Amino acid sequence: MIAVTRDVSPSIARAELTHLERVPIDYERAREQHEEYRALLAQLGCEVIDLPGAAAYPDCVFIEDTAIVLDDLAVITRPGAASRRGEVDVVAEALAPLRPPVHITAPATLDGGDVLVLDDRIYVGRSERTNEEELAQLRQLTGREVIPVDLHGALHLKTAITRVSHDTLLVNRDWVDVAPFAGWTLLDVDPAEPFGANAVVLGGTVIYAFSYPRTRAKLEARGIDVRTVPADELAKAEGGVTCCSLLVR
Ligand code: CIR
Repeated sequence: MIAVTRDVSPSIARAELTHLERVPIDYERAREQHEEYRALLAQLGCEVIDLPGAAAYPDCVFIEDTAIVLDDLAVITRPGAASRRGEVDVVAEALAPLRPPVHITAPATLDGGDVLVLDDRIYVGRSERTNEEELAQLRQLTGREVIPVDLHGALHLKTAITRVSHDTLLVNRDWVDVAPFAGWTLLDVDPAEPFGANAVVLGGTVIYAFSYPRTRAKLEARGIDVRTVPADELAKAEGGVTCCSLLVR
């Protein structure tokens, strides 16, 4: 597995915020947390390709939003926030040797954080970042079934629901309509940890933020192997663990 990551921008303090109040972000601490995350990806067997951060793009560490990597191609997105559109160029370049690229084009907008790929289906959150034009484009570009999912109050689909094993999704039902996920086992986050539904599954292991111990205990009670990383500094910029990598099988 290859994991593509991108360094924290020195301007991360100016990151886009939608549901969070702005608080100061410690750049060095954010970098340390990102380094620990990359180290864990490497420990779990990934070859990590780290792209340089850019002062012009405060949110560039959240590389997940710039592309959707499938087995046969990479969809390069057109991020919903205008300040993030230019992030895609270096990512498209880095992915080009790994997957043939296809591009979401105007007027469609799509953030990778809104896309949850479950086997052959692509679930897409209807968020403020992702618009209706994008659904038809994604169908046409990928040839996959594309299923829209209603969100309420979450920045992205994967803020509210992610996969944690072959049959289980971790979810905050306050933020997402779970009807489209019939057939999956749903594990609810602890009510005290609304941001706890974001996890990266890598082989048989889940990469998870250190800040959600109650939900972590629920995952472990299901026999899921969980490895935690500190991610609270990056969380101040409204990003979680999935946002910080693109996984290429
Ligand atoms: C943004 O608002 O775009 C960033 N501050 C956070 C992006 C987080 N990405 C994600 O959930 N996939």
